[in-house]
Amino acid sequence: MIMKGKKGVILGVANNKSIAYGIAKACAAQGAEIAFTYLNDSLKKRVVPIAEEFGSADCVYPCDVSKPEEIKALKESIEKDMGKIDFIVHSIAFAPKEGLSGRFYDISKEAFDIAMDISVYSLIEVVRELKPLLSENSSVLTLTYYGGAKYIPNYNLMGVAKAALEMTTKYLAEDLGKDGIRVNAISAGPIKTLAAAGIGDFRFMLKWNEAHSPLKKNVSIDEVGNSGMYLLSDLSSAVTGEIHYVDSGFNIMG
Ligand code: 0WD
Repeated sequence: MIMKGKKGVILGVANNKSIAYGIAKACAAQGAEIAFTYLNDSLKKRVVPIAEEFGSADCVYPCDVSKPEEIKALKESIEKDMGKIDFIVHSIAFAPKEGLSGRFYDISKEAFDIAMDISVYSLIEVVRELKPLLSENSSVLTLTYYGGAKYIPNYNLMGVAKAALEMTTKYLAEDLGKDGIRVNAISAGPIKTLAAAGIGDFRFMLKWNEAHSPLKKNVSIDEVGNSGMYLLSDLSSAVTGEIHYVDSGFNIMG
């Protein structure tokens, strides 16, 4: 029970196909106590049963990260119900549909600002607001994709956001290292989730990754979950600022 005695909050479960669900499953299997958040009332219906599944019925909170007051309220709720926590999972991204296909140079400033706010700045804001609750030996994890390092067709605006998220991970890791807080990202291979459905020709990405990765297969949320659990646990106590690929090795190919 590697996570026994560890408490944390997972942001970004939309349903049981979400990567965040895979991470929750792996952490709960190793004894972690988990709080969940949901974006809005329609997702609440999905997230509440998931929280119940992991014995967290009393720790499910609303949190739309585009609303600073909801992040502040989350901190108050967690403090009241759980006290100190040891980990945060940020598994959130959003870009308006116009930014996920078509000509890159057509992207509007409005779409750009929304994508950067929800997919990048939210990591900084969530960590800053929850920092008073983080224990001396804690771990923060976010989710990125290879399209933030290299060109991937249609990933467009989200690619730019992921590049910013990966550097945010590194700058946060440096800044928070002195406080005993580690910050890492998993760069997951493509997985069919709600968020992925918004990306143009996603099925092609899945097929391409499967055919051209060393392991000749796509990754599952359980595989990302297990790697996530490692980065959230003390097994990775000397790992911070890392972009850890869980992609069947796709990123090493020329
Ligand atoms: O292929 C993939 N699916 C990959 C996803 C490959 C590599 C990385 N990722 C990343 C995504 O970019 C994201 O950062 O993993 C993270 C989780 O994505 P997911 O598990 O693929 O997708 P999903 O199950 O849809 O969860 C993302 C959730 C949202 O779902 P919807 O579908 O409703 O947009 O992020 C949440 C929401 O629950 N979210 C927000 N949460 C709080 N405040 C907000 C917001 N403003 N916007 C979206």
